[in-house]
Amino acid sequence: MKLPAVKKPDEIVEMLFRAASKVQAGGRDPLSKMKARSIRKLHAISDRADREFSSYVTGFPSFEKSKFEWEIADILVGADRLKISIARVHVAKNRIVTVTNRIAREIAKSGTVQRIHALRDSAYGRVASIISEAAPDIELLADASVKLREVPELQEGDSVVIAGFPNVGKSMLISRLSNARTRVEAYPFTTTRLIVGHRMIGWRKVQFVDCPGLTERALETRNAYERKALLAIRHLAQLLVYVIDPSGSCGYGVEEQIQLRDSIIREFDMPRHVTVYSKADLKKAEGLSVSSLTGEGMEELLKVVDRQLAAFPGQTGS
Ligand SMILES: Nc1nc2c(ncn2[C@@H]2O[C@H](COP(=O)(O)OP(=O)(O)OP(=O)(O)O)[C@@H](O)[C@H]2O)c(=O)[nH]1
Ligand SMILES: [Mg+2]
Repeated sequence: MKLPAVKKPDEIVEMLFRAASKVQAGGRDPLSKMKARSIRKLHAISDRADREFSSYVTGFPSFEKSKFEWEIADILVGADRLKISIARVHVAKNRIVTVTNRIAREIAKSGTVQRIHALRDSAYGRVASIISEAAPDIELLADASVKLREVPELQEGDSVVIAGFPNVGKSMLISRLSNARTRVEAYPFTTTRLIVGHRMIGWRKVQFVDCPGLTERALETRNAYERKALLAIRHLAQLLVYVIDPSGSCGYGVEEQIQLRDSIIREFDMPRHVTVYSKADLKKAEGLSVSSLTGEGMEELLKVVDRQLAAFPGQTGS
């Protein structure tokens, strides 16, 4: 997900005052020169604050449009808190613009250098205090923009979600099937976020999504990793490729893997799914059996994926 780089509140104050310090202006006499310069300084602060905060407010995705983005934001940072902070930063920006404009108008009417100085200082003080009041919200946006960066850019169209128990070989499979680069390790819970890879199957550009592993309690416990996987299945999968490791090397039995598959299919009303048995080089199972190590069964799997996607053209997740 592309997101704005959110500065620290102190850096923002510094940046605004720096913008003000660069302003120059002429005038007929010292008083009008001072007035013109002070007004321009306040406008510089207002413009810079407007630009900076607007980029934060508009830089986050419009979560109303995509249930997937809303829910993943909810897992990673808390969607309601994020929405409130975006709104508060928007309000802070408006307050800065209003206050600087009002004080600039007062400066325009003032008759002494001292009065202009006092007004200008009060404007600076107000701006600094508005930003300091909004600091927790600005910091929340900064944190969210870092955390949400793990969310992959997704394309519309043919999406295949690869899910299954931990350690069954999902990541090695997606690396075989697509250009995705993802960590493969001999222990469970290696993958902690959604990973996307692409591949052409004939004329079809297919997006594969690798998920964190799911366990038999996935539908109840809902830890963050499992929630991400379930979210991908719910919102992104035109086709679910459910990986079962029949070799036992993942540490889970085949029965429990099948049980979870069946509950996911029931829970998510997933008519389009393919069960793939992994690690065929260790143990060959009945059904679609593949090895990411040797490449065995990959052509067959791609054919099945293509057939399944072709049978349901134009379907997209919500
Ligand atoms: N022999 C053999 N080992 C495999 C195969 N595919 C995966 N493995 C091994 O199984 C282990 C787990 O592989 P991963 O691809 O990381 O499994 P995962 O399902 O993504 O695991 P999590 O991300 O933890 O859920 C690694 O040690 C892999 O080398 C295969 O086809 N044959
Ligand atoms: Mg993995």
